Amino acid sequence: MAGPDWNRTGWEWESPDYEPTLPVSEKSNPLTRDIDRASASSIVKMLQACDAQMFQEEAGRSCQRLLSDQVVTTMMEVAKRAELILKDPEDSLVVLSGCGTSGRLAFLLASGFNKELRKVNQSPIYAYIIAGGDRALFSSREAPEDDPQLGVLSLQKVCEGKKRVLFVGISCGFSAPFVAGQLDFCLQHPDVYTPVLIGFNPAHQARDEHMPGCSFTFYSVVQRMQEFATSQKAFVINPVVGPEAISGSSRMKGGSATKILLEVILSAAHAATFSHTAITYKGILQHMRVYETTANKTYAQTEAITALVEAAGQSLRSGRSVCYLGWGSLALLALIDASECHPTFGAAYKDVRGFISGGYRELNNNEGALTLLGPEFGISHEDFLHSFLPSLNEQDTVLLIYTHSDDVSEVLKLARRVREKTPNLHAVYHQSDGDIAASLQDDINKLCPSTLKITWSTPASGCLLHMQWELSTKLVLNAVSTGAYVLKGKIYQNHMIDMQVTNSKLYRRAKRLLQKLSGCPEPRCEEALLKAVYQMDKLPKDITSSDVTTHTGAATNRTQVVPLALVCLLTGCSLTEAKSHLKQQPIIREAVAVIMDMA
Ligand code: S6P
Repeated sequence: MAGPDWNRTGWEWESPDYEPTLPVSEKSNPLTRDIDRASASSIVKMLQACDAQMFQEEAGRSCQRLLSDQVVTTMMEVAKRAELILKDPEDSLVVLSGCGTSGRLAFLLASGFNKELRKVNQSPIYAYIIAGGDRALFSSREAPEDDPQLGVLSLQKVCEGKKRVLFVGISCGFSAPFVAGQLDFCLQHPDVYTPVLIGFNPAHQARDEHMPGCSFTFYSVVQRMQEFATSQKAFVINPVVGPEAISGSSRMKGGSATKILLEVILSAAHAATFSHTAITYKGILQHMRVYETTANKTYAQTEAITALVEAAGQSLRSGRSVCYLGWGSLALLALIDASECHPTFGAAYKDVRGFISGGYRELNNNEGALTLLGPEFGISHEDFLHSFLPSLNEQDTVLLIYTHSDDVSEVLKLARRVREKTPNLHAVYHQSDGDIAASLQDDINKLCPSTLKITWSTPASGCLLHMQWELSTKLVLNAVSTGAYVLKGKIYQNHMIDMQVTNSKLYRRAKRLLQKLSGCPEPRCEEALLKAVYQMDKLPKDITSSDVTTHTGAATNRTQVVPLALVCLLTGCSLTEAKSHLKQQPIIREAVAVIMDMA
């Protein structure tokens, strides 16, 4: 078989010489190298091309992909394990667990499939774990990701008294110590636990870095998982989906692919249990292809998505907000998208906000209402009306996100309230053939300068239609928030610069980025990073000899750490001077470009 043509646009990253020290999930995508200088419509086209890589077929000696034989076969095997539990749920549990976006998707999926069980009068068997607990569902909490012991404790708590557990650990980058700890625990207790690992790097690229007080690494756990997999005591599903559009931003393709894999597996298990449809290779493949069509159908709306990106970008550039007002699980995707902006782009929580009709009642999360934790946890439409609407003006962008099966009259009511404050109101809605309250929708259209409407043909199962709506909405919102921050100038080439440095993965990424952009050796970059973290021009010995966990702890609530470090490295100036430089030029991309020219 001929080898892949690595010179073909979009394939260079597969060459062994392309950024050889980085795993796929951290590489920079050649397709988006110039995204920081692109127009809104080019940004959307680049994101489309990146997402299309998810469904590219394996070529020659390249890594396994979403639709590869081995991936589909392992998915069938895992689906059969889930079927066993669904058929005999006594003392059993399916646990989905992850950090950041992976944990948020674990919540979305566990809730969705428990709802499906309720529809057939079955008790819930899905549980979710997110590192940092429920507050991490809607706010950035990156530090617990580094804690393998915490992972184990939370798994033990959820599984107390259970005799059989199918555990799915999600770590897009094969890197989260929290998940490694849980997998290690499962491997030590094979009588109860069958572990499944989902991620998007080849096994040999798993992170091989020890956390303090921990004898294993993610890499060593993956190796043991692979040994157990030969006797089906564990399963590893790790297609590559290509580098992210914004380097390392696994909320994008990593999140979408996680959702696709788990939905296909669990839907097949449900169909086998409740409608006697056998789990087949063909069935799994067909379902995966539906998602490819979903992505194509979504991006066929390039113009409408571009209009949203432009509006959102304009709002962020003027220091105003983008607000998602959603219904049902689409609103949950909106909340998730909004919560990711802080760690990814150094955003303030008010930049991009999500609100869900019914608030915590609709979510039914483990810890119930979190409203008392602070204003960013006010997520209901009532919270929007009380705390957000009064100060809304025409520079804020509001998106209504719903489907024809939601209460469209309620959408119209809220649209009217918003319209009293701003004309900058847009609708993203999904309908299936001929199924819409047409006059109400006409009224909503009249209130919105742009509408993104997608009409889906009704598939055999309503559940499948819903999953298509969700993926489509995820792609649109990821494009809106990413595109808006690119337009605001928060990205340099295709790297997040103004990122948080609040866990070891992000710390290493920040160091690498400084090396790449400054050309300085690693020790100097680390020194500059620490100076920015601790806000000191001279570092005392007790700081330089501390471990990464101490540094990432100190970085909590710090802003502009990486930009400051970069300015200092490139110009040799003090922190105070670097701060004043960034104050004069708050657009990070421009600031970096100016300084790079000066250097
Ligand atoms: C990425 C997002 C992060 C990750 C988290 C887990 O865009 O901001 O919160 O989801 O770090 O990563 P992983 O590789 O373990 O799924």
